[in-house]
Amino acid sequence: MNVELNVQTPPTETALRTYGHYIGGSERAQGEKTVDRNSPATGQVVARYSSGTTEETKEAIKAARDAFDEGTWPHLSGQDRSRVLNRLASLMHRDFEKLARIEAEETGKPLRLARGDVQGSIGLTEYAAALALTMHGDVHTNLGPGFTGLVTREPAGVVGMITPWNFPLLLLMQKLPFALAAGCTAVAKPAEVTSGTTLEIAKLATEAGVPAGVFNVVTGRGSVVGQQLAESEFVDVLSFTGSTDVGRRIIEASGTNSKRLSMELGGKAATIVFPDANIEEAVEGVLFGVFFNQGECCVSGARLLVHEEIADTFLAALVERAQRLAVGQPLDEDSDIGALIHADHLKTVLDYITLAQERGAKVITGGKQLDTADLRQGYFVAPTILDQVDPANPAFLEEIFGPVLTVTRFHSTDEAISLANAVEFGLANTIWSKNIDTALSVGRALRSGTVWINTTIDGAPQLPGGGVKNSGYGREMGQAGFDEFTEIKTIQIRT
Ligand code: TAP
Repeated sequence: MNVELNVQTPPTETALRTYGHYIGGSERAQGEKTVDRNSPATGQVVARYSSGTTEETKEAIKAARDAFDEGTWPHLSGQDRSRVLNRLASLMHRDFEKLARIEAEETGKPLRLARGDVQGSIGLTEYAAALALTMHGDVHTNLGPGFTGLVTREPAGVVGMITPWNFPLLLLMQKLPFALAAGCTAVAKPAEVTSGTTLEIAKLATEAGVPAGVFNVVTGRGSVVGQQLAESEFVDVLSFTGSTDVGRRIIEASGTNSKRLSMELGGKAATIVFPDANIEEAVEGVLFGVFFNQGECCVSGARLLVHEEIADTFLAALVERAQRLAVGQPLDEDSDIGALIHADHLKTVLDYITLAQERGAKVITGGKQLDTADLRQGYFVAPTILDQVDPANPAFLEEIFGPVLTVTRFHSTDEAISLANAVEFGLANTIWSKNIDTALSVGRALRSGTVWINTTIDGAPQLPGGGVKNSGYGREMGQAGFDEFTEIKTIQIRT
């Protein structure tokens, strides 16, 4: 198959996109019940989706089940699956700007960031294509005379994928290509308001040669579609990314059957800045860590822990830089920070800022919704820094998921570690220090699935990510992420 690699230029005007579910290799007509997505930046309706029913979800699960139990995909050679995944990556290259544009319009994030999400998703697909080639088992020949043991890796079955609204494409692609590489089939349920890129990927997967029924998408409400995926006895693995609260509901709903769960839940990362850090780099790192994607990021470095000795000068530099960030329309190439996802979330973020102040915090920059003529129709919040946040403040303990940085000073390394670990979450933390002893010993003591040293919100397809404590369990990406979609079978032979 030839893949057209010319990058396509999307229309400059926003047009309403309408979609049906994607089941059994084709798009369904839109049902009677639909969901409109209003741009969080302008209020304009940008997409209309079907609101899926339990019956439609069951149909999609059946399509995936049939494709797994009776279809060719799980039995193809790794090389054949790898070729299909590489074609999918090429098609994503071809539709690069279209995918980025949909993502920016639906989430409210700057187009520049959305392009990064598409680039990252292509990288994940290419890496998963390589894993399809290397999937293998072990042979044991030291079991005693006449005995041989084979430990094989097989596709785990039908995978349910439930994703949130902050990185709709990237978080899907932390799951889908890995599951497909392993030989699994899947049903995805994207967040209700940001389903566009997931449906576009379903079409591209078919174009790339993924057989009918191997990848299905049902859009609509979590409490209907997601709940059915969690309850269904025909789903073997449920891979969930979202809040800790919904994660708990899914664990409960899955309780009646023994499906494997991979839970990527909430976070409240700390960024620890030691006096021996490269201060200029640390300022940029802290800013990026907290304001990237409007702070709507599970690994957002939302808590700054800064050594008392450098705190005042560090904060002065931070505030000066934060005030130069451009909050603006997602499609404006100069925007650094876009709109929050919806009105309810805007209220949650603003309420946290108010509550934090009532509990003693001081706003040193930002702290309010932006009300200029060009931003008034959307949910834009100024980059906010709260100083003097003590560890009992809800802003320190709870996930705000917005452009809000809390600042807490520390006096000793032990105090920094204890403050960083003093939350229920354990997804990621960041350390800025030029002293390798400090950086490594603190890194070892932090209770989180990822620790970044002198870099932040970084990563590569080879590196697994995931949480400890109430940030969940299971890993995505890397070999460990791939293994989540495989089952081990032991075959013992006596000859
Ligand atoms: P949630 O409200 O938890 O929603 C996540 C997904 O679950 C959505 O598709 C949602 O559908 C669905 N859902 C809701 N109720 C459900 C139910 N009863 N059964 C099954 N599915 C259900 O999260 P969100 O607000 O979209 O995203 C923000 C959260 O995600 C934050 O806590 C953030 O930390 C977390 N997150 C974690 C990670 C990682 S890697 N750990 C990455 C990104 C985000 P609807 O469309 O109906 O809401």
